[in-house]
Amino acid sequence: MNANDLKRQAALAALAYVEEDTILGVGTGSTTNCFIDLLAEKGIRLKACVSSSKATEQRLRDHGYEVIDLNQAGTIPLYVDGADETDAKRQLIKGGGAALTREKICAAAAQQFVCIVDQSKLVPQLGKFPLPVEVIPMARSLVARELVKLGGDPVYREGVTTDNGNVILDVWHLDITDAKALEQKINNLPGVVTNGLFALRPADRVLIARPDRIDTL
Ligand code: ABF
Repeated sequence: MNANDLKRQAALAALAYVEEDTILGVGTGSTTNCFIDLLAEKGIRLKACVSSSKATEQRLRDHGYEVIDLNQAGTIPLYVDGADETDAKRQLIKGGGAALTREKICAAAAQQFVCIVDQSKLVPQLGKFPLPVEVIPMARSLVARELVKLGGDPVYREGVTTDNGNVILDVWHLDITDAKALEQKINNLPGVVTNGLFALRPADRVLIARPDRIDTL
């Protein structure tokens, strides 16, 4: 089973959480793309979707799903999304696809957040994957200097503008022993829109695809 097969297996497992004719929050990335395609393949009817990115919105519409603004939707019963890393406590690093801010908003609005990953994403401690931080463009250098003070090595993700018109710093070598405290600390830096730690609001379930089974955290 290759990585793509595992992503599809994780996506397939998430279908069990979807109730027809409700509003579904949908994340971003290749695992979530498998999930979107499976929704359509299985003919699952939805009232509407709320999307975490323009790319996902397009894919959902291409499959014939209605996409509405979160302001129209209110609380979302279920949000399904991937991650770049998860630990055993369901704390995540997200944002490799640059959609972290809208993803965090969707997770905050969701009654249940189900995260779908292949086994490579489960780590003993978060932080091998560089932590994405979305930053207002004029604050890029200021925020980078502050991130160095926190022990990180920020790298400007060149050529990337988020759906919100901002830039991304990918921060290497952070010590993420206390993910909640670090999430708060980085979010408090002026110029930071949000960071890719999902610890204050972790996933409610993480579905991990392995070649022979799905593990649920
Ligand atoms: C999004 O997609 C993320 O926040 C994360 O960056 C990424 C995971 O991508 P993939 O499913 O392609 O590995 O959910």
